[in-house]
Amino acid sequence: MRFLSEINSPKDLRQLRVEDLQEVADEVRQFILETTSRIGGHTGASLGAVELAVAMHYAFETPHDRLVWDVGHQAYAHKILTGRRDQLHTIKQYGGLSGFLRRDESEYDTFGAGHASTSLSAALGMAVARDKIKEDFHVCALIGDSSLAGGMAMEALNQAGHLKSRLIVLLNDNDMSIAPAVGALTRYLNRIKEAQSYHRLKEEFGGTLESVPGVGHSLRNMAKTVKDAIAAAVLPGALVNELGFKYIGYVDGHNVPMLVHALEEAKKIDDGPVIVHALTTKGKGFPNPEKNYYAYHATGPYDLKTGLPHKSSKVSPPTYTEMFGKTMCELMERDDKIVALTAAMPDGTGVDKILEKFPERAFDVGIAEQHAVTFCAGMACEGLKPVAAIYSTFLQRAFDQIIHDVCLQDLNVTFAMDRAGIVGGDGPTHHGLLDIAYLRGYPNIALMSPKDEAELRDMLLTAIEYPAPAAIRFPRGSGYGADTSGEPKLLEIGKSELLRDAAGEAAIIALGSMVYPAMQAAENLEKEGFEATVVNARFVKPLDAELILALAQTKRVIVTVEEAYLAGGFGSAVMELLEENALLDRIRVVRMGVPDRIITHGDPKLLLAKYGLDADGIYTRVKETIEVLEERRTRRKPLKVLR
Ligand SMILES: Cc1ncc(C[n+]2csc(CCOP(=O)(O)OP(=O)(O)O)c2C)c(N)n1
Repeated sequence: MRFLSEINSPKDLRQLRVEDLQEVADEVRQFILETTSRIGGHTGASLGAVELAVAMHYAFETPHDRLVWDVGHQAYAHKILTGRRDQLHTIKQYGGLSGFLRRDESEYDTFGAGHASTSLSAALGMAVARDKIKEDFHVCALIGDSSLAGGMAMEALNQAGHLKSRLIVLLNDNDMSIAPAVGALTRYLNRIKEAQSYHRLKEEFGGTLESVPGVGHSLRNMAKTVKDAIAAAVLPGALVNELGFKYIGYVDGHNVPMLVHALEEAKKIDDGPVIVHALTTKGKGFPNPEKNYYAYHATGPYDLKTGLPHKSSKVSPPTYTEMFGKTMCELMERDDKIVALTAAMPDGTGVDKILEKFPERAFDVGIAEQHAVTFCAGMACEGLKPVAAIYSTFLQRAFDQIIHDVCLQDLNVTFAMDRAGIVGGDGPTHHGLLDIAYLRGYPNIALMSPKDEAELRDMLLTAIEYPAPAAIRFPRGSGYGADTSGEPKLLEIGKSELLRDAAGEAAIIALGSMVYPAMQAAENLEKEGFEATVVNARFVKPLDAELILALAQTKRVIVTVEEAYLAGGFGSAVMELLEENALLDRIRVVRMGVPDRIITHGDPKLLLAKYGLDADGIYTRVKETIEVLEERRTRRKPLKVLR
């Protein structure tokens, strides 16, 4: 590495000549490839943004000038250039670098990210604050073409054009989301690409680009291919004229001198916002770049020569996601009223299989969770049975739409919330720990969680047939290898499953992913002479009040276990039920779940164990609780403080 080993901050980068920057980018790309081939990561997204990162840190005086990255999954080059090169191999691991941006990780991370479409709003806020407090710095937001189509970004564009604040938006246009980009905005950007180039660049830069090394030649080439298109130009289009933005582009997003020059020009525009439109290739430099889109947006470890993933010798049962997609296809075969929807995550949710099989009845709406929910509400008004497959964390975006548009109107929409619980390497922005709390508060939604992949099938059918809103939360990863050969069955709404009826004093009521660990804990407790009843809760709402109240009258301890935040969670619902029935003075309730703190990234097993959410943790907690009660009863030992 001729340059990179000497670059410990963007200041070092800015000492170099423009002519050397392409080589820096090559070294950064190689570094990303070598690192992610070993540990995985958001490989393709980051490879596509290497030159953008180099150019931005060169053209701007970071961290004085503010760079705001959207999502942050594509920012590995930014991390490398801002003093985190030697820690890149720890990314997404417990105690290591975050996979996204965090203000507490680096002063160069001006705004935390993880969810999409936030950068323009945050950057506009910074720009307005700068002007109000009379400071002087540039604000540049980097946003992908799919994130630009997200509702928030559109709202920010609207305000930015209105305020006429000095703001630079660098559009990383690779025509891709995680899957191929969708929507009318994509069509619009493509039209710009066809119609726009030499003519406009010349106008903007007065021909000065011709003198920039490596730039003039490509401009001349561009002119040949787009000349005719310019004649039929649709531009200046909506972004430029109607929304009050200036436009520079398009620019080859892998040509660093050209990018630097475009950004320098953008810096000169002081009477309003400007978009620099850069064209990039997702996964640029990835070995084996055949159009296997999903394979390289984010990857596991892979072979550096072939780009192929390292095969694991372990054969795992199907994932919940796969089972969701498969079951949906079966159900849709039988009932043509069922429609499916994803918000830019077809492969992550299993909707890719449905899109293949039922292209007319499945939708990818792009990064538009709010719209997705109300779109489903509309379809439900007309008698369709929409199933919105949205990760628990991303559905947070649509809280009001769930309440106002679906629940209040009692519409038959099913929410399939994948990645509910602790998700692992993606960390705090992606853990699905809040859905119980945000869904439980509204009267008429049925909220359930399966103990395994077979029960997911039953719940899917049950939710779709339930003539009102319903939500199913299920975890990331493999199921338990449960028998899924039978037809899905309708479950009785609000009825739990008594899995182990024991004579002892304790009952464990476990939800979803915690049911198998609770059963294991009960078996281990039995070996020690402690008998524990185990209930698969199935429903958070409506609760199985009959069974819970019966247990409260016959047991001395109820332990609730859930993979979610305790505040507002399943255990809280059980407590509320007992309080309403004036039973709290006769039963000790222990709520196990995720405490009131931000949960970092890392191996999910490790994180779950940390909070006692595994068989060992449940075993220990139940045993301790029974022992303490026993001590109190006999008063043979001094009181221990209960946790
Ligand atoms: C609100 C929200 N929905 C979905 C996602 C998942 N997601 C992460 S990156 C991504 C694609 C972003 O595409 P684009 O903005 O074009 O950037 P690219 O990855 O192509 O560089 C998606 C859908 C997210 N992070 N946030």
